[in-house]
Amino acid sequence: MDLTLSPEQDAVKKAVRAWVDDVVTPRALQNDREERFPQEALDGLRQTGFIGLSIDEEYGGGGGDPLSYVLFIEALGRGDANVRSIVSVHLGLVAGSIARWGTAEQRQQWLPRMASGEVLGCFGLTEPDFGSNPADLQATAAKQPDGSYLLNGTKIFITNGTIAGVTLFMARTGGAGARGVSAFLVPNDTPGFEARKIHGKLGLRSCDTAELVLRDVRVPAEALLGGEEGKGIRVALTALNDGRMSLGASCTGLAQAALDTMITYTTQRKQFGKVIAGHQLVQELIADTAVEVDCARLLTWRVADLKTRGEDYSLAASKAKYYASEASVRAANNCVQAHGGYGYIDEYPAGKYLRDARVTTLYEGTSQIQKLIIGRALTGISAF
Ligand code: TGC
Ligand code: FAD
Repeated sequence: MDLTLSPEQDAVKKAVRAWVDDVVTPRALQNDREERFPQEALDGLRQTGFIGLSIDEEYGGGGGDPLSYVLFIEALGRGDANVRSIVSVHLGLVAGSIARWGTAEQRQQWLPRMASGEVLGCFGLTEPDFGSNPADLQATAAKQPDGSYLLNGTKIFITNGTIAGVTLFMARTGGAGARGVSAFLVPNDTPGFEARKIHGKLGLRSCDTAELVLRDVRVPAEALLGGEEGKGIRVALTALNDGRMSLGASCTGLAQAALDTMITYTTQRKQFGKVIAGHQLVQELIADTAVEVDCARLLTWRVADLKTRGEDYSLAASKAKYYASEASVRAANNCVQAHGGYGYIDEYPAGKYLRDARVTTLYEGTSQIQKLIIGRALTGISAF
């Protein structure tokens, strides 16, 4: 087992890290305070080409391998989880699905523009009444006599919802359960498509989260991903394997940031005549967090490794997502604790880390759902 990065992976890590330190991190806290979208970061992602890092070179992307992608996402997560979420939905959930399932025409239609960042993607799975159990979703796609589809339904909590140019939209084409759902590529400017921004989030305050309302949105037959009905839930759950790997990386980055911030603060702040890092119980906060950061990173790297080798990585992705998300909440909480009262005001980033970390045990499948996925895989018994 060799954990040494290749020269290409090392170059990605260093380039992204330098860019994040320069452009993303310095603005993160202010954007959070003002609920301001990180436009400079998005512009920079386009200019540097990072926005297409994992899309094949054939379509103008960076052709980055899974570990390069993980290193990229970790660096973004360390700088600002808001910026990370724009990218991992765009690349991991949407572009990845088009590359995996799309017809040659669909790949040509969307991937070059997604690689340049001209078009951003969003992922429309969750509905107001169907979150953990998307197989029962109610949005409909009614096939018309001319072969086109009429889409109706509401999606909730959709990252990139108001800024995306294309939505991967899961809707029911016929029949109950998972096999009745299909996936569509819907341009967000199609008549009848409305995106409403959601305000007042606990964390991730500067990223775009929306409700999508589709009323008689007509799309041609060519919008059906892969040209085949009934694969929508498989498309979504396959995408979520990558989403969960990405979230493992993002949470590793956030936990690393919490650790770094804790070390800086506790080696400067003095109480009882010495720096607080000199008190054993403060060192415990640091040591616990450091071990969890390593565990989260190694679990996530294993997912990337399995993916690179063409093996099934769905179980490893659920383990990484479950562990890293819970660890990031603990890390951020330790960071607040180590800052004392200063951890509770937004002059320091500790509170933002905690608020941003909190959602990670909820989305891309809650911690409870990850445990049931892991339990089902190990016992062969479904507890859903
Ligand atoms: P199940 O019967 O297990 O499977 C249905 C079909 O899907 C296939 N499948 C998978 N394929 C690839 N990878 C996986 N991990 C797969 N799991 C299942 C399966 O083989 C089957 O295919 P077929 O051909 O036989 O039909 O489906 P189920 O309904 O029992 O699923 C159960 C469950 C709970 C695991 C699933 O529904 C689930 O994962 N729920 C959680 C929902 C979720 O994660 N939503 C996330 C929404 S997106 C989001 O949160 C983005 S956050 C954005 C940001 O990061 O900012
Ligand atoms: P529910 O499914 O109602 O769950 C509520 C509680 O019940 C949870 O604790 C859950 O673990 C528990 N529970 C449910 N079923 C079981 C069970 N069988 N056993 C044990 N416990 C159970 N979705 C998208 O499609 N695209 C996006 O881009 C997207 N981005 C998001 C961004 C944000 C900021 C947020 C908050 C959410 C986003 N989501 C997105 C939605 C997210 O994936 C869902 O919120 C999540 O899957 C949980 O669904 P729910 O909110 O309906 O909760």
